[in-house]
Amino acid sequence: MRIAIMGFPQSGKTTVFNVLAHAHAQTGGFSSASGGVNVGMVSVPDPRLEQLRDLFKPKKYTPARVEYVDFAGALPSGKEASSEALYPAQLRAAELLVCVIRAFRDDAVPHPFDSVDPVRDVKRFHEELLLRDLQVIENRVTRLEKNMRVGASKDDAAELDVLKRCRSALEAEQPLRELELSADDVKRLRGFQLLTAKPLLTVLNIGEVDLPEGSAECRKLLDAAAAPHTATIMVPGRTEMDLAALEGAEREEFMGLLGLVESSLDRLIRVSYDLLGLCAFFTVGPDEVRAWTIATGTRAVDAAGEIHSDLSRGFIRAEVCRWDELLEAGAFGPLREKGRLRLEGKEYTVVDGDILNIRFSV
Ligand SMILES: Nc1nc2c(ncn2[C@@H]2O[C@H](COP(=O)(O)OP(=O)(O)OP(=O)(O)O)[C@@H](O)[C@H]2O)c(=O)[nH]1
Ligand SMILES: [Mg+2]
Repeated sequence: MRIAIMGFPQSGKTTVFNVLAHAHAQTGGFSSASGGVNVGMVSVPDPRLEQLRDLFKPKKYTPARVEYVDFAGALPSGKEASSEALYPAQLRAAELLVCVIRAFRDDAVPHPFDSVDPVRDVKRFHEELLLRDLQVIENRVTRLEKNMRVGASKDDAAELDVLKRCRSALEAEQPLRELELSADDVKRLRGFQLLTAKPLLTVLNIGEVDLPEGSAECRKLLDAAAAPHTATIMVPGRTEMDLAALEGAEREEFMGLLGLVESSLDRLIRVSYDLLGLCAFFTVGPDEVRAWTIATGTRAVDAAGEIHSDLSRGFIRAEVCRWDELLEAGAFGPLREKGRLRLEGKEYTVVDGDILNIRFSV
């Protein structure tokens, strides 16, 4: 899974990326000038899995992982020669967009619009995404219309139809993620990897002085009803960076002073999961305790295929239990005696937090 971190210049994207990825990429000084991109793999923090690790003490511990890509600041339209450079393939291939909006005040850090105004920036960023999709669609519509003058295929006509519907939506400032499209239309659009069709997580990068509940402007953005497939959270980027350098009691004391109950980066990762409609099941044993990422609603036989194609091909049954019941029982034996270890077939819908043991034969 790939998540793109984007936003206007100097909003704190790389700062957030560094905390997420435990990286030390250079911050400040307009990385957009160099077009730099940072890539990092991030383990998904999951207290359930950590407790299972403590129970099994396995040789190997494998949490779920997510790829974050940190892009250089996107300049607003009209302030740049070409938007193509800021619409790179890597960005288009991302499954989720994380938009970092500057909400911290610091005279030492310049702002592309010369003032800190998160409400304005959120609006402008939405407009940027709409514009970029509109460009892509316009180009394709023009080409298709040319083709159709020569001779229309049925496919071209269907594609043109859905593209025009998208165009009308975008012109009315409606992002494509809000459109209700048939599965065929979704397929027709997939190749364009349109930005407003992706789920969007807005991250308000707040300053330490605004902790814990954020400024009035941030509250306004947080309280606004969430549009479909979007979410807004606050992250104190610089503060999280300082926190990352601390451990144990010291870290907890600092968090207490600031009124923080959990790391906002953990929340960022969790909300990302929710927006993507993902959940996790676990496999456990003395060799490995591991989390597997699946789409919500995945069948047991497909979940088995995530582990290995043989497990899906030769699937017989899945032994299933709940992570917390296993933890409480301490081992599979007592759980089986209590009848809490179920045998499920191929069609069983895996639930977030299930522990699976696949019986198969090939
Ligand atoms: N005071 C304060 N400064 C911050 C905060 N977050 C980031 N900064 C500073 O803002 C500057 C820009 O941060 P970056 O993380 O490099 O921003 P960016 O969005 O990656 O910038 P570009 O990649 O150039 O667009 C750096 O000097 C950071 O130290 C914050 O929460 N508070
Ligand atoms: Mg940066």
